[in-house]
Amino acid sequence: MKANIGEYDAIWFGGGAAGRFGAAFHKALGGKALIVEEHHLGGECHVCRCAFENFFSDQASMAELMRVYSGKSWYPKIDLSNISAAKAAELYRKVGQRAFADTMKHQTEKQLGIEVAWGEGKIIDKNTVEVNGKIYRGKNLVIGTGSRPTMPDIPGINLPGVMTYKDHPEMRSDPKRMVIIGGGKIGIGKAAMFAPFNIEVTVLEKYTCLPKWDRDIRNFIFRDFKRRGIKIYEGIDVKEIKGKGKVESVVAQFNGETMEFPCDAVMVSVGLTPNSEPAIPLGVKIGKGNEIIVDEGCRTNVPGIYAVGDAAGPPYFMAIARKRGMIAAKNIAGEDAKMDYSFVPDHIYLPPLEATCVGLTESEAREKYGDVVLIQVPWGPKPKDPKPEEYYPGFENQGLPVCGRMHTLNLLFYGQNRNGLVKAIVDPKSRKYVGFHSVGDGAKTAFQYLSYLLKIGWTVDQMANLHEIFLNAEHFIQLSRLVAGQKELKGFAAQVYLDDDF
Ligand code: COM
Repeated sequence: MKANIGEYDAIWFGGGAAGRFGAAFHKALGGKALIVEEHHLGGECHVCRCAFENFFSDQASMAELMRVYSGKSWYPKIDLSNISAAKAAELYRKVGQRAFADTMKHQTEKQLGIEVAWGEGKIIDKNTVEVNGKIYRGKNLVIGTGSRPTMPDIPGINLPGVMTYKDHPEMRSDPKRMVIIGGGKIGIGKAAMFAPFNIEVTVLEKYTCLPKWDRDIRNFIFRDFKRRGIKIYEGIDVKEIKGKGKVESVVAQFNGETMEFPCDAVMVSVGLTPNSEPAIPLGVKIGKGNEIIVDEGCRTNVPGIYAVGDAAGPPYFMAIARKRGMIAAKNIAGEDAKMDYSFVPDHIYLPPLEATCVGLTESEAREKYGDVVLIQVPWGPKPKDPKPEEYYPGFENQGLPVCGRMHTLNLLFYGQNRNGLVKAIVDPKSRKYVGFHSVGDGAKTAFQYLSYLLKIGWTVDQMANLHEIFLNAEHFIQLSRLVAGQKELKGFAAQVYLDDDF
């Protein structure tokens, strides 16, 4: 007979972002919460995702900035022949993974006083979980088992040298040539992270890279990638990964022809698959993408069973995972809380920059509102083949710096627009913003709040009343004030698309 370890209001099966935040919220509401976790609290975040990618993209930013600044202005020539992505990963493994795991444990168990059953959990039924031979009973069960990279079913997918975001911190040597399969935000971000480390990167995307992003942002990225030698193929169908004992090339069909891309590493980033398997024996409904189907309150079809985080399917985003935990906690506590998926921002690492967006793209906005107003810098024609450290008269619109750490980029490469862009889209009739977009550095903080302002129908007039701390990373307050005085709102920038120029 196994010991029965008490009765909980909810057992949070998985202590990742969703389970950890859910259990914390649940406890704060007065509930008795137990997290069951085998490895570490905080899920993949500090192992290989948000915390790791923040660190690694910062390393990549350093490398890229050293490269572009080397020998220019007062910067010395910098020898980058020995830089190493593997060394950067090693530092994270040695310090980051452990330090963040400690922090998560300390915060959860010590500071928040949440009980954790450490070990591999076995779900016996919807009210019973076994961990290390001990039985835990819960009135509710919350599944927060996360997701895993989707692996295409192609020959060679298991060859050594094929990795996913999960293996990125584990890299022990520096590849010379890498093929990235999948040009979504993970693939594009990884391309921008690896290229600064002297790795020749090629991205192969079956359909379109970043299809949901605003065209100006996509153009900026593609132009930047071209300058950096990162190759992108869209509409290419990967058929096979070849190699004797380890990866040697990727074979794909492109425009009816077979192409072979020699490489010594492959990063697969074609999507995520929810880890719904532990919930299947409980009779919960599973969707086509392997996700646990939930209602807006994170309830499954089985009363008393909830699913949160990536296990409940897209959008795969840290804030959504954590908020699903919070919503489930509220409902377990007797509220009727619902998830709100409107105006969820999105973000891509593009070291040394980053891209962030929320709301409608320009083309979506034009479709919905007609002639929208753009508040955008820089905007306008660029000088042809501009050289670093030179001023180009007659391109007035290029000079307004997008900020963060990019002042130097802006001035060393004036005319090349390497520093990014900002773009707010406004419906002139209601004077409300409908979308915000940025490539830059440091703007993502503002987007956390901008997403809420979009939701409440924020207008240019309200924005004009805020207090900017000039210079700032996204410029929206001061740029909006420049046009907000107009009775009939006219654009700050163009009302038509510029030609693609990459
Ligand atoms: C972040 C993980 S490292 S969590 O969302 O705080 O649990």
